Amino acid sequence: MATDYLREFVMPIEILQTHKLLGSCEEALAERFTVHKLHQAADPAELLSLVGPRVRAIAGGAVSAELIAQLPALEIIANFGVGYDSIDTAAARAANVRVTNTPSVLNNAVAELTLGLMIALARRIPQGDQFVRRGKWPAAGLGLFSELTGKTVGILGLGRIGKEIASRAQAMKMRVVYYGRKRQPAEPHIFYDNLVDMARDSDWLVIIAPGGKGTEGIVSRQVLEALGPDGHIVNVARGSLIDEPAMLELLQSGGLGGAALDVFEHEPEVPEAFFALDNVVLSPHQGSATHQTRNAMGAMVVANLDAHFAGEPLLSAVV
Ligand code: 8YV
Repeated sequence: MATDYLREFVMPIEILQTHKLLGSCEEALAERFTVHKLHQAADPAELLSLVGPRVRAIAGGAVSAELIAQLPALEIIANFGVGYDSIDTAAARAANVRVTNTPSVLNNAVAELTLGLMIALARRIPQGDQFVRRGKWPAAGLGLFSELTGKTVGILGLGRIGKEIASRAQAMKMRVVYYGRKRQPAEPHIFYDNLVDMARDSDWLVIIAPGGKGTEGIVSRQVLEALGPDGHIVNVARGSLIDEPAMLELLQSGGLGGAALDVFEHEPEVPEAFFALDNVVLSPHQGSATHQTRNAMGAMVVANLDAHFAGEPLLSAVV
């Protein structure tokens, strides 16, 4: 292979991997670079002091200003994921470090899971499964629930994934409205410039906006109360967007109808109080978790690094 041949003659480029990546992605990185695995280091500080000065790229996420400061030769951070809220982009910019993400390739997978969670919640599919497995069926039926047909879904964040969710929601015969930073005149759906108003007018609120400081707590108690006792919330974005304690309280009291949650404020820790609730469906951050999508995301991480070190334009630069 050309890269193996070259490695015999030139000093390999050293990169830092910050967390476990897909096997195919790790293999592709190892073919090209000398990879230092920070997440596996017995003493991360020692590893950084040894190799930090030579590290030219990071593959993965969770990159703080402190980490960037320890890598004086750093040129690029290739994030595995479309959301890059775990990267201090201001520090990267200040240090003249490029940042890339993995947009578009996960749109379908995340949209599919979103609709799956909505149907699962509306029809209590996980609860029905448990009901049958526990032998409760002969004694009584599970009950009657709601459906998506004819309902209004408000999408918080009509970006690339939001649009895929919108078209699938329309296939469920739902009416789509949206809230975001600005109206998108090319979109046929009604735009709200006020999230509380949209929540009040919606049966479902789907959250698919970026995380980070700009959206922290945007789904406030007021928004959740506006959604109300018959309202359902779905979060496939980041836990940081919702006031999680308020949501829990409203789900417990009946002030909010239901929630389907793929992400949590302190994931993978999930407040145990959720486990006792019948009106929630819980999922362990599975939005992009399919073989085809994760492979495509991994390939994009590698392709961005390849482009960078070949002096070519990056595929998906965010900084
Ligand atoms: C994760 C995601 O990145 O793309 C995103 O922003 O949240 C997910 O796809 C994925 O779980 C890999 O860590």
